[in-house]
Amino acid sequence: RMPQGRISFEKYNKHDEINAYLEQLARDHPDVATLENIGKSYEGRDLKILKISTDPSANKPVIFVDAGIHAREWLAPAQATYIINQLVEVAENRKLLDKVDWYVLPVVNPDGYEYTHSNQRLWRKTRSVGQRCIGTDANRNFGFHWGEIGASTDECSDTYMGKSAFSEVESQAVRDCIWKYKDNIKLYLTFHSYGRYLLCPWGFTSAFPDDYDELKALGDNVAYTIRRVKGTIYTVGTSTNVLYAAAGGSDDWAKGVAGVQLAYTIELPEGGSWGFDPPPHQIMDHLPETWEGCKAYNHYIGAK
Ligand code: ING
Ligand code: ZN
Repeated sequence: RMPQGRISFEKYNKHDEINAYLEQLARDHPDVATLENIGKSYEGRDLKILKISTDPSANKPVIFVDAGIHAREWLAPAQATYIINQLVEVAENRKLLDKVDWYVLPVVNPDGYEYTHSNQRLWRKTRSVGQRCIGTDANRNFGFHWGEIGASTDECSDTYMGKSAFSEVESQAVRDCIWKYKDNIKLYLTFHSYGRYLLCPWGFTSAFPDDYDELKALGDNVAYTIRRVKGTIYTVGTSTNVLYAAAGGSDDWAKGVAGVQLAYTIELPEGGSWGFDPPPHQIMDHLPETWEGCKAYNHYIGAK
């Protein structure tokens, strides 16, 4: 097993355990790890992003990672936490930071994430209280072609787009943080599950972005890197063309509005009874191969 520091990857950690781990890393490794509070969730949980940089004054290209926009997709926060663990606590990986900084927000939707631990395992949305039902799909709530396709106007639907674009404090926090650092962010990765896809914009249309060739080639390179580890096969393409059309996703907004050229939604592998729930002893079957893919992304951004 890989070195794990003070976090376990043999279980799914609660939101407060993940935040405590980030606090500890910022305390123990101030030379590379800085914590920034980017807001609070609807129910008041702290949204903390870990900034990983060996030289913050150098203005290196940034890889921005988030996970856990959807509550039930438990492998995603685990993957983001594992990326942090590898970058901060594994000495051989420090060289990855020579030319690149990483900013990682492991749980975008902690209210939903906690609700899936305590009440309803398959909850997807935020926990904001509406007129008739609870929750908005935060990945239908971003303000770019908002609500045009693949999103519901029904408050009670699992893909409810929200009462307005960025109605949710969680999508606002991601928006504001990406906006603040947009000049440096060269790659946006948002982790979901499941299905083994590397999805790029657009999700709102079947048309391809004008730089699709680069997005596809980089995605193919990452998919190949992952496949070499133990044979896991990812499908690469635009959300609309290889999965389904859905407007209001964070990757479309990052590229279409914030101008982050390279943006991917990564659908991690399936597991367990519902696909979202690989048993705890299988978590480590998945995290290291995706980390190899992250190293391929790191190499590309560092060489660009
Ligand atoms: N999948 C993504 C979703 O939000 C997606 C797929 C992302 C579609 C971006 C379109 C745009 O539905 C999961 N598992 O949530
Ligand atoms: Zn998702």
